[in-house]
Amino acid sequence: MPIQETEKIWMNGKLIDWKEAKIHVLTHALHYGSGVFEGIRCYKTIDGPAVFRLREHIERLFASAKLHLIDIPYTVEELCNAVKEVIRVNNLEECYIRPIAFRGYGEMGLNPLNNPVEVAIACWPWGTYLGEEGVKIGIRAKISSFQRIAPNILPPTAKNTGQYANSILAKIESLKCGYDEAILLDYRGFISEGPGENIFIVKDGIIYTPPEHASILKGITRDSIITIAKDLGYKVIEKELTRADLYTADEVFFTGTAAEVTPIREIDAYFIGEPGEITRKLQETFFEITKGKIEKYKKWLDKV
Ligand code: PPE
Repeated sequence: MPIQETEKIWMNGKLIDWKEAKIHVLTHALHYGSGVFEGIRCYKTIDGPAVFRLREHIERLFASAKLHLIDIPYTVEELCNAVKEVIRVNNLEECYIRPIAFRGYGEMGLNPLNNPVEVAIACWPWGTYLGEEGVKIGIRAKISSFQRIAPNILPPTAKNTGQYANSILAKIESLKCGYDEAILLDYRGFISEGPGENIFIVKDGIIYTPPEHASILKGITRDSIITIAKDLGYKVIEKELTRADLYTADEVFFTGTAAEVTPIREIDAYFIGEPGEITRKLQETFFEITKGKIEKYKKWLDKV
């Protein structure tokens, strides 16, 4: 589905028209993937539009930038305010927000240090990531033949534009093979995550998810779901998972800003099941929270 255009984009400190937010074809990041980005959601809550865990996302943007030695010429505070400003001028109640910091036009070649760092923040309405139906009845996933990037290849904890080439190959493979999404294994063969989602399984009432050292991106939705699950009284264990754990799980689901909580009903040749009780409960609670309906988690919502 094409991007649903909005009015303005914040670019290098200014609000400009959507159509004017352009870059040169010799922009460093276009050639070498030298950018870092975030994906954030703003929800329509009972108290008006609010951004979900804004500060954590912007802090992760800076952490990704640090790993790639990209000096963002703004503060966390300034970019948090810019996110809210761009949502306000576009009059959006609910949207997806994409901040990006990248090496711009200047020199070519692999030493990027003399190129300017540009920062942009766009926002637009973006519905369900893996389909309306996917959120309700679950999706079909395939274990990818591509491995997830490893700690000594590219830091998996950074949200670097270039490393998404790995995610894209896995995604395309899964689509061409007739599935909705991929699941990548880490360099040791343990379950890592989806191309743009973290993964959880449920077995005998206990929730499991791969640990940080399984080359995952430390998802903010993952962190939220772990907190919510524990608050609901479930046991959550972060440990290495094998594909056998996945195939024999009672429930499996993805989490992510774009994917939110998406159940997985089939993996490869194995039928896991319709979205289960725990997945449903977590999904339901997550959506209540994003509507601002649960007092305890209002701290996660930053009013626009
Ligand atoms: N792993 C990866 C590789 C990833 O890209 C994401 C987010 C996650 C896990 C979940 O992280 P979090 O959003 O903090 O819960 N993927 C973003 C980009 C998706 C895209 O297609 O673009 C997102 O969900 O915004």
